[in-house]
Amino acid sequence: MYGATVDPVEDTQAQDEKLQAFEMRIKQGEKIEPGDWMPDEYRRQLIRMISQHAHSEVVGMLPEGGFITRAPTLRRKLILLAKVQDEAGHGQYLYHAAETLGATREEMLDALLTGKAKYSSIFNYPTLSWADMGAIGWLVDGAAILNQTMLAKCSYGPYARAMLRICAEENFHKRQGQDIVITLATGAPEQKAMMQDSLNRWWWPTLMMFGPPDSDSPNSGVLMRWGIKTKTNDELRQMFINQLVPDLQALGLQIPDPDLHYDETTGNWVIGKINWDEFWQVVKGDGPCNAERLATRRKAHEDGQWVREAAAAYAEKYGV
Ligand code: BYC
Repeated sequence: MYGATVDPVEDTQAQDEKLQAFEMRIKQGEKIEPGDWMPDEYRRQLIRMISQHAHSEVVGMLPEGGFITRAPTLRRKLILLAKVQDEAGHGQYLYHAAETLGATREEMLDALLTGKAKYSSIFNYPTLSWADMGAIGWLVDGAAILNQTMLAKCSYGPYARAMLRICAEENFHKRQGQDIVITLATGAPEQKAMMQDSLNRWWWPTLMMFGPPDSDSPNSGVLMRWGIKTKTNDELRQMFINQLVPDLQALGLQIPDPDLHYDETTGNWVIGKINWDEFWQVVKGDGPCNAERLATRRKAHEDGQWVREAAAAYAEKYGV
C-alpha cells in the first residue's frame, strides 16, 4: 500500500523495521504464516521451490508408474500402486502450499507443461528393470527424506506442515524400496546382477539430486538466512553417502565409484568427482527422458480437460 504521498525515506525505514521483525521471528523459531508480512524475495523463493517440489512429485510418478503392470507379485503390485498414488497426493499438498503464497494452480501447471519450470533431475532417467523400483524407493526416496526432514523444520508454516505428512509416507516408500533391494541382493545370481546394474545406473544421479555443490548454489545463501534450508546441498549429500555406503556394502553390492574411501579423520565416506556437466545438461532439459516425461504430462493434462470442465460446471451449478 504505497501511494504517491508516502515519504520514501520513511517508507524504507518502515520496510527495514518489518524485515528486522520478520528475521527476529525466524530466529526465535516462529513459523511464518500466509497472511504475515514477508519480503518479496522470501515469497518468490518459496513459490519457486515449492512448485518445483510439487512438479517433482507429479513427474516422479512416471518412472515407477510403468512398472505397476509388471510387478512380480500381487503384493508388490499393490504396494507400488499405493506408493505412486501417494506421490500424487504429495503433489496436491505442495501445490496447495504454493497457492497460499499467491501462485495459482494454472500458472504452476503452465510453467511445468511449457518446460519453463524445473523438477527434480532424477526423474529424467529411465527405469529399465524391476530392480529400479528398489533403487528408487531406497536411494531416491531416501535422499528425498533427508532433504524433506530438513524442510519439515523450515520457517514457512504451510510448507513445514506439508513436509511432516509427506515424510511419514516417504518412510514407508523407503522401506518398500529397501525390501526390494535386500530381496534381490540376497537372491539368485541373476537377481543380484540385476540389482547391481540398477545401483550402477542410479547411484550418481541420486547424489546429484541434492543440487549443485555449495560453491555453485546461488539460492542457498538466502534460503539459509531465512530458515527455508537449514542444511546445505553438500551437507545433506554427505549425510546420505555416510548412511548408504555401509548398508549397500553389507549386502555385497559394489558402489560404482573407484575413488570411494573412508576418511578416518572426518568419519566421512569420500566420493570421487560428480559429473556436474551431466547434471546441468539434465536440468536444462536435455537428459535421457526429459522430452518423454513432458510429453506424457502434457497428454495427461489434455486427457484430463473434460474432468476439469465437468468439475467447474458442477461447482457453478451447485455453488460449491
Ligand atoms: N533437479 O541454488 P541451488 C520425491 C536447480 S520428489 C533439478 O542449489 P536450491 C519423489 C535449482 O532449482 C522430491 N534442478 O537451488 C517423488 C536452481 O535453479 P533455479 C524432490 C535442480 O533451490 C516421486 C539451480 O539448480 N525434492 O521425493 O537452493 C517418486 C541452482 O541450485 C536440482 C524437492 O524438490 C535438481 N536435483 O537447492 C519418488 C525438495 N538441484 O530454480 C520420490 C525441494 C538444483 O534457481 N527442493 N536445481 O532456476 C530443494 O530442497 C532445493 O530446491 C534443492 C536445490 C536442494 C533441490
